[in-house]
Amino acid sequence: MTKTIISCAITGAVHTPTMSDYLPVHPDAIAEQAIAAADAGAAILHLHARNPANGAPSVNPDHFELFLPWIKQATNAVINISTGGNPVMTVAERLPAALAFRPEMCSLNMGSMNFALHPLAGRYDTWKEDWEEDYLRSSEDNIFRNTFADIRMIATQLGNDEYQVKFEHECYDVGHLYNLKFCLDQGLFQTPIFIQFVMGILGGISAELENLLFMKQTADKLFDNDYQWSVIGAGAQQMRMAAVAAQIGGNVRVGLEDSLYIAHRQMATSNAQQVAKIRRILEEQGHTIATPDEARTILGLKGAEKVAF
Ligand code: KMH
Ligand code: ZN
Repeated sequence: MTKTIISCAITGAVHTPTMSDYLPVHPDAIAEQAIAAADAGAAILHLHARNPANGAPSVNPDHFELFLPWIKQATNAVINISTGGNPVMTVAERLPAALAFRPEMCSLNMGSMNFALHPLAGRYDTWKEDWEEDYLRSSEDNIFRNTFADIRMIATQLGNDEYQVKFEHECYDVGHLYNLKFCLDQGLFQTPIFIQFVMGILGGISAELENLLFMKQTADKLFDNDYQWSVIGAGAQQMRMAAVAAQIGGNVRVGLEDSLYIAHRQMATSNAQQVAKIRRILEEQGHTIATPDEARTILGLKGAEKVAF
């Protein structure tokens, strides 16, 4: 029987400090929550950095350096460094940390889109940090740029024989699956590929069961069942989408990057709490959770000894 891989996305670039006291933005908190999430059952830790001074999303390798070695030393989890950075950055700006640390995995966003966060700004009257409101509101007029040339650049710089980075292909809509198929046919990636169906971001497909089935059917057709997949249900749909995905052969991603909640209108107090909850649900459903080494085998990863941190 196949094992189910739990990924946990610890902090991301969508949520801001005002939205939750539990969102880790300081490097010590990112490390502590990441280690606890791994202990709770996450095989893969999807990581962004934050500026320690104000909690703003950061792509500065110096900010990753403050937590990466600590996490690696304390866990066997697969480290996945985001190349998404934040939606207002160019791809060239987003790459230095991945190039510097050569992790086993990196995210790779499979198309340009309106990655819209501005509705979140309307929920708050006061802010902890002065950058937050403008950061969210400006996304109304922003394009999260991931052109075919951008995708090729990331694939060739990180996916080559020297770096051997495997990608979490973030697909926010059905068209992104076709983009991935095109790139695969061009020889940019090696199988097995790992697709993350990202559902519920404004600008992408919504987190509904019919859409999940359509994404999966499309991927089955395009990739001939020769792929691994996982799902993100952004926001309130996180646990429901994960539970359903596992029932039809998928892996799951949770974490405060994707949802700040643990139940209806109840804030999650940590990433580990979300990992423990989905683990409980999956085990109740009869699934077995993959260890990090089992995830490495399933996804064909190079191994933790080959990273540069
Ligand atoms: N925040 C997620 C919706 C990335 O890091 O490359 C998408 C994401 C992007 O994880
Ligand atoms: Zn991310």
